[in-house]
Amino acid sequence: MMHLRDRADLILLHPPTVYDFRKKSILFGPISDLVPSSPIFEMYPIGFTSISEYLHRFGYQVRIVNIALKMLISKRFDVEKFISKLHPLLFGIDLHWMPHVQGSLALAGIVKKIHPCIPVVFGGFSSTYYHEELIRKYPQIDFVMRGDSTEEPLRQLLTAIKTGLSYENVPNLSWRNKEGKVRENPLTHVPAHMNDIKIDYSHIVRKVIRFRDLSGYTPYQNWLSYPATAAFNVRGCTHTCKTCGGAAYFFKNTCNRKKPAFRNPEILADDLKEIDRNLNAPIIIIGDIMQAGKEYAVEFLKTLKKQKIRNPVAMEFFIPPGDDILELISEALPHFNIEISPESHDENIRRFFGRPYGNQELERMLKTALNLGCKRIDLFFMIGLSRQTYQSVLDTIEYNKYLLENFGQSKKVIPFISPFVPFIDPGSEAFENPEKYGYKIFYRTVEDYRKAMESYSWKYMLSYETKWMSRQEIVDSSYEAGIALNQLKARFGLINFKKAELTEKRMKSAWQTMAEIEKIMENTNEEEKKDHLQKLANQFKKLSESTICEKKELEWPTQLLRMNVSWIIKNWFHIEVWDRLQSLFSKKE
Ligand code: B12
Ligand code: SF4
Repeated sequence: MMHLRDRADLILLHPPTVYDFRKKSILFGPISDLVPSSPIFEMYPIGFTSISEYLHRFGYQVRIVNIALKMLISKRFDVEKFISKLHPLLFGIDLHWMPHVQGSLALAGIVKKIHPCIPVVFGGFSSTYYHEELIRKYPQIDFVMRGDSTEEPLRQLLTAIKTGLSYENVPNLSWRNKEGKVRENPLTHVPAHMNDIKIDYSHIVRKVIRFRDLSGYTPYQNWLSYPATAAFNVRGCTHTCKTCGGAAYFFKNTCNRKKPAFRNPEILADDLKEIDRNLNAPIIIIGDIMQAGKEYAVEFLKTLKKQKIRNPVAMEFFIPPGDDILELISEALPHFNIEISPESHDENIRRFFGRPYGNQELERMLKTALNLGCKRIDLFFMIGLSRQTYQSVLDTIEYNKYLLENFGQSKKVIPFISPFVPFIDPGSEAFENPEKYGYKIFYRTVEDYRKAMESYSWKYMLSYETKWMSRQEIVDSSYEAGIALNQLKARFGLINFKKAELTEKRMKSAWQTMAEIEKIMENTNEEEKKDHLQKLANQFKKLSESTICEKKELEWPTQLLRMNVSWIIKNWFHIEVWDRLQSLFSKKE
């Protein structure tokens, strides 16, 4: 008899970017420099947790398994053996971020090989964009659940599977009928607000206890030593940055969302309090609180003030907020950080990208926020923008020097620079109208992207070049700018000289290896080519993390994860008692 602990109706699996990364040699370069994940992108979509919590309310048991992380932390982790022990009603695999395409398809293939009768559903932004092609071309996929809010449609799909009802009426679903034809149900489930869904950390703790599986739920490799948490205020976006596949343009055309769905400001403040009460971890508020209007932001900050949050909180802003908002933030939060992405020092390039503000506004925000006690301001600059030349990238570094000279004394202003890697987001405005924005897009189909992820180096993964920079120039300017910014950071005391020296050495080594790969690629003898690349391969892993900027610099000062012990015991008790009661009743049946 299967133990209740093993029973799950839906098992959500998160794949690595490239399934056989443990065997393949790929110089991923900076693809994950600006996120906590490694190039395997082991972080699963946060939506997995809201799906799990929502379905739990309706009596469905959901399990999350971070396959990518399990593979990353143990060379011996046997995916096939692990999957063969799972027997849900439905397997779900995310193809949310396009870089997972190779891994998602390979993992689905394995699941289908082992369990040909258990259906597989794909979901996420990339799946939504490519739903038709995924169902038509890949027999390992039975369903694609489209849209940005799949909690309720998934409940309906599970009910249909369980009761044998037709799939015709499940909203947002793409599927293959008995004749093998692709059916596309209308994408009608597009909730107008986000108050009914929840990122509930206590729910996750209960699941970890129930399934005795900490690594399956861990979001990224060093989460226990650097446990960042998130609170979400929006699905959708009011802006359209040209290369973004999560912009208003994408939501309208691909997710049938005309307006963003917000979370009520009081509920959002409660979300933060809940995290603060139970986890001593930094919180990032995803989504600019100004998007819903100034009134929303003011109400949220006033409620937050009453909550007396002690954890460090980072807020991301699309446009520099006014001084009055900054004041409210400083009153509400003793420890606040700001993230903003000016993308370029050049105001014309920035505006053309979709961010309508000048350097004066940015600098005014830096001055006020620092005066108000902001603990840290991260500034993100990008390479690969429309109208941006090689020289312009270097000028951005000059502007960073100016910023550090003027605002760097406190060591709280931290600039980062990185190329858009590896892809221009499918469904973004630049992807749909590349000529208009001076882009050339190399890959269009799912298969193009799958193959691209197997390239030897990140240059060949890059899905684009611009009228102003070739792929090679994007690569070279990234390393040159990365080295220059690293030196600036050392000069202004943001990192120590020894660390900066090591980072520079690694960047130069990666740059040189890229040049060696280029030479090898010129060889027309495929066997020799493979052989030479294999010889270089040992260096690839060391050179694929923190290549343009040091990943550790992204971390806000924090301590090891500390959880509220009574909270854990309460959750453990809840599970144990509940499990035993359920076992008792199922035996009686
Ligand atoms: C927050 C965010 C992040 C967070 C991640 C938080 C997380 N763990 O999910 C951080 C900052 C770490 C991040 C990183 C990256 N991101 Co990001 N991110 C966003 C952002 C701003 C919001 C996402 C959001 O609100 N999600 C809402 C939550 C609640 O839902 P969800 O997780 O999307 O899940 C729902 C649905 O998508 C769907 N779903 C998702 N997966 C599955 C699976 C199944 C089986 C089913 C049925 C449904 C389903 O159902 C869920 C519940 O309704 C979007 C832009 C935007 N405006 O949306 C970009 C965005 C999603 N990110 C993007 C990219 C490219 C990345 C990176 C690859 C960038 C990089 N090179 O480093 C990395 C990948 C990191 C990794 N996996 O390790 C692109 C994706 C474009 C594409 N099609 O590939 C977007 C659209 C825009 C952008 N360029 O930033 N990101
Ligand atoms: S990059 Fe721009 S368009 Fe995309 S989610 Fe952020 S603000 Fe919205």
